Amino acid sequence: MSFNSLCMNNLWRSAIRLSSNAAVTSTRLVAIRCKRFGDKRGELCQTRAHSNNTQHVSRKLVRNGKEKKLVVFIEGNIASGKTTCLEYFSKTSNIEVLTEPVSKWRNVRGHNPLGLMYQDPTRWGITLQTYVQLTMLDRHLSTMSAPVRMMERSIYSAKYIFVENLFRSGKMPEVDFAVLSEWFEWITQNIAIPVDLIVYLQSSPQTCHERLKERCREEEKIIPLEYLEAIHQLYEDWLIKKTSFNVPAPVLVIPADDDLQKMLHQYEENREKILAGSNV
Ligand code: TTP
Ligand code: MG
Repeated sequence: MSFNSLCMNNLWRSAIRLSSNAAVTSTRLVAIRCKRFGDKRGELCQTRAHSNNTQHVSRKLVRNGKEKKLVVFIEGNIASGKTTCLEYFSKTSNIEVLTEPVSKWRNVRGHNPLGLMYQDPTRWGITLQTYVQLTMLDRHLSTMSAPVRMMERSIYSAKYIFVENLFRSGKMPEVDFAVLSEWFEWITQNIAIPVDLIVYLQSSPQTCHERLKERCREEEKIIPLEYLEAIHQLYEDWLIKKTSFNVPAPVLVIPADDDLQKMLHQYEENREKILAGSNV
């Protein structure tokens, strides 16, 4: 079999598994990389795939061309203010904001995997995290409708922070962790997940705990301070010390312990950097 047909075969198999919707499949198809053949050959595959459906423009091809788009992840502990930050920037034209699909995690066909996970993490951790991974991937691959996309969290933090925490704290069985890790590795090795900048809202676990109590999300009432401390430590190791996992983009740190007014001021002060995709 020639290289091109082998490559196209692999692309189609992957794409068909990802989506049963024909139009969406075409769009996503072009975002899938043939990593095993190296970048140059991957580009060739994408160009071929793209020519099958010209009304859809590949993110990767757009990113390489004149209309380069910018993708920013907003990261931080639970209740660090990610949604507030996104809502602030959503008022700017030319920025598209994707908040986290928490409502889906609280209601999938009448079930609440988020609530179940907090009640019994050992039993339901894998259920929630599998669904989080799917919904995050769906967000990453959705077609961009503005030159700048700001997105709450990412498939990376779901794995590097939450799955890792469940496993390290002994609440996720080794086999569940292994299966989730296999899925995660397959996804990140075979699918291009665009990101240009990570904004890390760096807050103390104590501040997050106070905010959690104030907002009173039913499922989160049982979250102890120690849980937020563990999440904080994993974030610090990943994005500040850079000692745990791959960091897929430069990191811009914004201190996030202040009250709302001061935080809005901080966001404004960092606007230019964020829109330039720069951490300096
Ligand atoms: P967060 O992603 O922290 O969202 P938030 O809206 O609470 O944060 P902010 O106030 O900064 O906007 O988490 C939402 C809930 O989902 C929270 O209870 C933690 C949980 N969660 C997991 O259990 N596993 C995951 O992989 C992720 C991403 C979240
Ligand atoms: Mg939020």
